[in-house]
Amino acid sequence: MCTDRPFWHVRGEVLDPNRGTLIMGVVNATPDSFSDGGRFMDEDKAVDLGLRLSDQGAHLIDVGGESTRPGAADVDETEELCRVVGVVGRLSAAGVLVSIDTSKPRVAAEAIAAGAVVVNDVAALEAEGMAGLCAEAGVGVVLMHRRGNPRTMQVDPTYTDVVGEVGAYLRARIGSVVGAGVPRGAIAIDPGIGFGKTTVHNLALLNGLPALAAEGVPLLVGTSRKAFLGALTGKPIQDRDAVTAVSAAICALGGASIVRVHDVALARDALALADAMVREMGEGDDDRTATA
Ligand code: PMM
Repeated sequence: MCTDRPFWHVRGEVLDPNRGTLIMGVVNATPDSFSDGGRFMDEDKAVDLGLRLSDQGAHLIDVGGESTRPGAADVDETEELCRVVGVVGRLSAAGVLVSIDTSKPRVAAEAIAAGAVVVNDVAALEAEGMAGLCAEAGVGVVLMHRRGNPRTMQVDPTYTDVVGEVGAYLRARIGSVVGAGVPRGAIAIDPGIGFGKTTVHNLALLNGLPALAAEGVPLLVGTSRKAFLGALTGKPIQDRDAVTAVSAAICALGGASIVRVHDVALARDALALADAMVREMGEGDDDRTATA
């Protein structure tokens, strides 16, 4: 169990997961995301949802305008900008810390100009110019592992050692992004649950979180409502928030610093227990050190 989680530096703010696992609430401004199914296309509704999740205890709100669910088509840059920039601006103006979920440098740049403090990139800042613009803006970044793209990623993904391979990729991306000028303290990594992984791969990654957390940068995990939870419970997407909350607690116990969830209130309850266990373990460690 991990009791000492690294700080995350995001555009002048220092987020401390040791005071409680950080919760990233999801606002999908897309007509075809994994789970929202277009209900939040309307900007006012997206902003209201972001404010509500923030009131429920989300530390960050992740705004995305491009669906990354298996089989999703690419979204045109202008369309993506149109979906997200207003939402990012209005949430930021209300004092909410906003992360922009995009792989496109122009969308990232305009979201940063509108106030975003984190760039959450399922392509781990691989696009030309993405790392440089994040370095210049001083934003936090999330480097996620994925295999292939949304159209191809679930076509027979294979690994010899999924935890080792995902860890090696993320380590290489940390090196490259630091080389482009992003401070190590601004970087979080994410194993990319469901992105080119079978249920067995996802379970191996959840069991392997302590190895990924040992990289020494904050570890973010996004299990929320994903297909493997449906496969395990037999539940449709709209009924997966309870098992998602359990998975958030499991992630925290495995050393995750940030969980990305749609139902913040439920995850917060689950994390109240997990975080108390993590704290108790830390105090136990101190006691043992003191008497050694
Ligand atoms: N999952 C989705 C979108 N963005 N970003 C990160 N860092 N990690 C994830 O696991 C992740 C992500 C897809 O889920 P959604 O369409 O339900 O938001």
